[in-house]
Amino acid sequence: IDEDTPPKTLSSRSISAVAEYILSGRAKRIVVMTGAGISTAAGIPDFRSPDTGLYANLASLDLPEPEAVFDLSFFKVNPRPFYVLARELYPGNYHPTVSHVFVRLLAEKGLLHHLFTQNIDCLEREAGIPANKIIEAHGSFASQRCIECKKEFDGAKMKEFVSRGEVPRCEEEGGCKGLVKPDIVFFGEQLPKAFFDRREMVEQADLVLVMGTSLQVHPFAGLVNLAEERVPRVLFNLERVGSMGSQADDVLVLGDCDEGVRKLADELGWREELEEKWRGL
Ligand code: CNA
Repeated sequence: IDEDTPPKTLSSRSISAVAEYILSGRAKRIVVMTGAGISTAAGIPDFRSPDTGLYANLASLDLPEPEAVFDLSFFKVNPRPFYVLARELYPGNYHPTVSHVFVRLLAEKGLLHHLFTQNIDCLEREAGIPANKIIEAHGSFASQRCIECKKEFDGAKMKEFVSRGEVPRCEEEGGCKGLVKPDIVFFGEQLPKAFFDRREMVEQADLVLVMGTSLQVHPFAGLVNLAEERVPRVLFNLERVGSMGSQADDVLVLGDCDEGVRKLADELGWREELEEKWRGL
């Protein structure tokens, strides 16, 4: 659609109209979808940004293609590149961003219906977003298991292995010795059942906020299309992605997502609260 098509739900396609919609009490079930772009300000590179993205920087790992680092059959033959990356991304090294804290604020105000994240860095939990409101669609570093016998592997030990840059192996009695992998969803692996169970929460949403994702990875990317057509969808991203912008109530906030979120917080009168919570973490 062209930019001039009048919106059906919002008074205009702008951040201030989104704030007005929230403050009017009509947005009670806000669904947030996030990707690597909300963590770049924390110092964690995304995948696909040219030059700074991880895929652009994996050359030294000698991979057939960058995606191989998250490919199970490649991992079975050569788990090292994944563990080089794991060392870099491992939770504990980074601090949640303003965007993470904004989602927590939505939860505290009783407005967050659900958060669907593709990130594996656990910064949502660290920001204080309630665990029962989060779907980590691609898993996380929070737990790990043997890829052969599926036995869970101790978290403290895992941390030691990762920090030494070593590959952990199963210590099951009787000597399984299978490779241990964090519960991160690799290419070709099934997403957690909860992801599919809770997709209906997007259908129930009265506002969808999409932040820092290229919307290139399916089935996650398809979530944005589950919202009803009259439901406003707001994109906070460096670039326009997926179907965002194609509906009459879509609002594009292009640029750094923390900056966009701060603008929305300004319009909502929540800015001070947001900064205070962020500083207090
Ligand atoms: P992606 O494909 O790398 O896309 C990131 C998107 O964010 C791009 O469209 C960028 O333009 C945009 N972006 C980057 N920085 C900013 C910023 N400061 N403000 C606004 N937008 C920004 O990443 P996706 O998440 O879409 O891809 C899915 C993969 C990436 C998932 O499977 C993740 O597990 C995986 N990943 C996760 C992390 C993490 O956990 N932090 C890091 C890198 C990759």
